[in-house]
Amino acid sequence: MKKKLLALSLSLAMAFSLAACGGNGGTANSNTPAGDGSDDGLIQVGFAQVGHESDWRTASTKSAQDVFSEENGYELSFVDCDNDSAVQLDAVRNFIQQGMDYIIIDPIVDTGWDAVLTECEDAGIPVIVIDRTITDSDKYTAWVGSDFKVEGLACGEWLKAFAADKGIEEINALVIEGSTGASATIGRTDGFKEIADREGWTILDSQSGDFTEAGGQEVMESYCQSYKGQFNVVICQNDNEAAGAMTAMDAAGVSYGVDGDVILVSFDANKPYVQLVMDGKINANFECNPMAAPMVDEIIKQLENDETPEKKVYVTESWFAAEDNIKTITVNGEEQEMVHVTQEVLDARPY
Ligand code: GYE
Repeated sequence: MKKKLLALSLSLAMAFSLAACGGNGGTANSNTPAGDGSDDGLIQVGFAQVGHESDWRTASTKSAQDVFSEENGYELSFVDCDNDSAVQLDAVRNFIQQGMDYIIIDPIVDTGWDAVLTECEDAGIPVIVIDRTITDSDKYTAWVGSDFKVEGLACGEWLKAFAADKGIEEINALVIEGSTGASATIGRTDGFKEIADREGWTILDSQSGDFTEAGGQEVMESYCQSYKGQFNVVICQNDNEAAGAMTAMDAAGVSYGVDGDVILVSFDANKPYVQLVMDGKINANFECNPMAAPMVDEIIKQLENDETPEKKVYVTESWFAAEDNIKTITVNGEEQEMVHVTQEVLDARPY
């Protein structure tokens, strides 16, 4: 970082003095410093992304690629870790070897990070964690993401209010969890379970669908065989799993959504799935905002200016419902709107 700024100012100074001396300005349009053909003045950022498992992930990757562009002064090294923790640790170690200015990690799992983060620290490379959290080390500069437990609590509080409004007395829920060990899974599971325990609901089963459509379908197929006629709520921890669960329920003749027997809930609220809320197929969808990259850009700018960024920054999120019977819910003492999805709401969705 500092190195780059110094290189850039040296090159600008050189260009300026050449121009001032009446040189032909051959270097005036280049910010490559003398003696180092490889240093183009761009800030080098390595991003170890989780993988490509979901629509949410695609939006997160696109956001990073848009923000960390050459136009914006960055050179991005992007690694899709394909949901493999060993690949992710290797990617980070390669970034250290390549002398990246900053390393961005979206941690596949929340533990096992201390050693590699210590290596980053020893190399003097700031690490910015996005989206999922790391729980066994604090050797990173900043984190930007969601409060997944709040998402799970919000889902539970909405379900409680919705069931009361509809006169549904018993909740028998099936949960399709996200990838095992991911903080997004842990938070959403814990938050929903906290409300379920408090309200005395039954969680018939809770298995991982790995945040994929195929995984959601497979788990729901087996749920339909094991629990047919016994469940009235399906909680999918992301939109792609909800898509798979719908396919499985369609095949098994189980009806869901506003006109069905089963209340279907999802997380992420990617635009096509907010559409499914508007269409009444998904009853409620709890947003997870994938746009961390612009905030990481801010953090990098602060670091470049020798300022100290906040250690934890939360992205803002909305909760969406197909019906307008529940206007607000309260989570951790904070009241938040349940957004009733209309065409106007849908059109305004950025991703
Ligand atoms: O909900 C899911 C994705 O980490 C919050 O990962 C993210 C989750 C997101 O695959 O769709």
